Formats: sequence, structure tokens, C-alpha cells
Amino acid sequence: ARQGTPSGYRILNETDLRDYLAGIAAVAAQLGGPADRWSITEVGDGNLNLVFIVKGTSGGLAVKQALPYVRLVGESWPLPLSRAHFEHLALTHQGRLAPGLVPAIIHHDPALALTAMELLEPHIIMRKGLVAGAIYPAFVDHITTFMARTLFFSSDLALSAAAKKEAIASFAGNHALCKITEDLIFTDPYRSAEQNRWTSPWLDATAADIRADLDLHVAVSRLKLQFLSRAEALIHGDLHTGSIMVTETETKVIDPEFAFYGPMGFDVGAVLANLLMAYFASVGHERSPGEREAFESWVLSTVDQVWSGFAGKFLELWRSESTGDAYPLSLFPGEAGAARLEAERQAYMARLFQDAVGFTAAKIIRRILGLAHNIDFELIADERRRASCEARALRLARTLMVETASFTTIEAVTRAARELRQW
Ligand code: SR1
Ligand code: MG
Repeated sequence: ARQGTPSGYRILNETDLRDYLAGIAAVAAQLGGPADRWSITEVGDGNLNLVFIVKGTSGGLAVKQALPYVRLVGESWPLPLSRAHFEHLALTHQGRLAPGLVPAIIHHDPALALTAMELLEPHIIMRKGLVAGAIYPAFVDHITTFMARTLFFSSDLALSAAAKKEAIASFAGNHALCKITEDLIFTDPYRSAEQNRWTSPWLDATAADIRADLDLHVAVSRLKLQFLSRAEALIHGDLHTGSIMVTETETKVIDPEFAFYGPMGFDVGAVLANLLMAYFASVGHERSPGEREAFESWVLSTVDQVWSGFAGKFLELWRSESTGDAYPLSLFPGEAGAARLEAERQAYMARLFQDAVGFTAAKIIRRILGLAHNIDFELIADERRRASCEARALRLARTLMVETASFTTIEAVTRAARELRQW
């Protein structure tokens, strides 16, 4: 055991994992064959954890183990292993609320901070597909169902006040992961911080402008306050395209270790932001003019449909499954009451859209000027071209964050993105 970690915890290597898994009946049954014939490879390329792919003679598994520190930075940045518990809890809820859209859990070991899940094959991380210019026709329907169902059914619109308060409490301990978001997304990119980085001197002036932009600092501080204080629903908390695995026909949302009760717009904004970054990065990647046009037009129409599809599904759930303590139906009798309630639902969605626009902007800025970057931009080899893609994305983000109220439709957002693409 390591100092500061719970007894029973040890970091596993491939050999330890083989011995450990061989003793778990459900795992051995899933894999098939003798344990010494299983292939085990550590493949984690995320910022925090170990991820092993285990293949037996009849099946496979993905095994995720939390490290007691941030993998991206090293042991100098400790991080609680309890995140594996919250991830397991969130996955369990999401599997119930959005069946088929998250991986099945085969085994969880709280002491080892380890979860064995169904192996998603031939799925790939969506971000990698987007960098290669791939189009995912089923994605919109799946991600809008995932967000509408997980957010609606964990909100006050669906839960009793007591159940909601219990649910908030069950995730309250995940504050170390929230703190990462509070610092890396809502604070550091707007000040001089040791961990900030950007990948070319072409962005120095833009980064300095952002550090001096008080309108932007007010806007991001309002978003941070929302993130800190608005326990609206069980959010995934890190719903970028690296947390989504896809094929042409399937979508699986993975990695909810940042889950807690927070503002719904944070998840919606994460999806929109990452699609918009794929759009701005597209011109930096090698592809034929025809492929580029098809990809960019698909991405922008996907941005439109992610919001409209999510809003439509969320509203439909509210109209048909309103079992929560918010908006008691007895207060809205008759036709006049129903009309008034429907108007209120539309106003609620308009407010949620504004939240999502602000969070979209915050998620873009952090990926370009903060600690954690993404391959959409980073794999653009030509430094100047990469900086130009990033500068366009930053320009959109600044406008979205400071002039949020002027974006009342998703089409206004995609129009602004298209104009900046030509800039
Ligand atoms: C130090 S962790 C950096 C980022 O990785 C995760 O994927 C989250 O996005 C977090 O902000
Ligand atoms: Mg992750």
C-alpha cells in the first residue's frame, strides 16, 4: 500500500491484474479460457487513470484503475481514489436512465478503485474519429437521448425533494474532481497560472488579451458561480468527445468520474464546444476539399441538432413524466394553466440554452489556453495553421461568453462559427 492510500489499494501492473482477475468469477466467465492465455495491455491515454484492455478466448473487458495522483502531471498532484466510487455510482445511474448508452459494468472493487467494464469493440474514441474526418450519423440521436434522460430524470422535474437531496448528498464527496474543473476551466486560463500552456507564440497576444479582459472575467466568474452553486441534475461533468466512444451505429458515453449535481448546461455546453473545436480544427487537417466540406457541414448541422434534439426530448419528458416536486400540476389547472406552464417550459429551455452557450465558451477557452489540450488542435503539425484555427475558436468563445444574451438560437451560434471560419 502507498502512503495516504486506503489499505488494500495497490497500483496494478499487467501481471498483478491477471492474478487478480482470475479470482473474480464474473470476470473469468466473461473472458473465457485459462488466465495465462489472456492478453492484457495498458492503453490509457487520458489525463488521470490506468486503463487495461483484457482479452480472453471468448470475450474482452476494459479495466479502469484510478491512480492516487493526476497521471498527466505525476505524483506531485495527488487526487483521491474516491473518484472511482463516484464514477461507478454515476455509471450505474446513467445505465438505468439511458439504457444502452453507457458500457455495462462487470465488476467493481472499491478498495482497488477499479472497475471492469464491457469492452467496446470496434468503437473508437469519438475525438479520434473526428480528427480523421469521420461522420457519425447516429450520434445526434444517441447523445441527445443520453443528455435529456440523465439530466431530466435526476432533476427536480422528475424527483421528489427528498430523493433529490439524498442524490445530491451521495455525490457531494466528489469535490476534488469539481475543484479541478473550477480551477482549470473557470479560473486558470484567465490569469497567469503555472500550468497554463498554449502551443505556439502566435497565441501569446490573444492569451494576454484574455488575461486582461474584465468583461470576460465577469462572465466566466458568473459561470463558475453557477457551477459551484446550481445543483440542478446529475451531470456527467466531463462530456467531451474523448469521453464518447462511437461506431457508425452506436454511441457509448464513458468516464463519468467528474459526475456530481451541477448545472445541466455544463454537459450540453461540453458537447457543443467539442464539436465546434472539431469544426475549427478541420481546416488544419489533411483532407480533400470535398471531404472537408462534407465533414464541416455535418459537424455544424450536428451542433444545431444536438441542441434542438436535446431540447425537444427534454421538453417531451417534462410534458409526459413530470413526477417531481417542481412545478406542481395543481398550480396550473385548466387550459389557461396548461398554456401558462407550457410557456414556462419554453422560458426554462431558453435559460438553459443561455447557460449552455456560456459553458460552451468556457470549454473552448480551457482547451486552448489551459493545462489540458485536445488532439483536434494538437495534431495540426503546422504551428501557424494550428494557431490560426485556435484563434478563430477563441474569438467565437469570447463572443459567446461576453455576448451570450445575443445568441438566442443555436443557428446564431453556428452562423457565427461559419463566419469566423471565413475570417
Ligand atoms: C488534470 S485533469 C485535466 C482534465 O482531464 C479531464 O479529462 C478533465 O477534462 C480535466 O479537466
Ligand atoms: Mg476522462
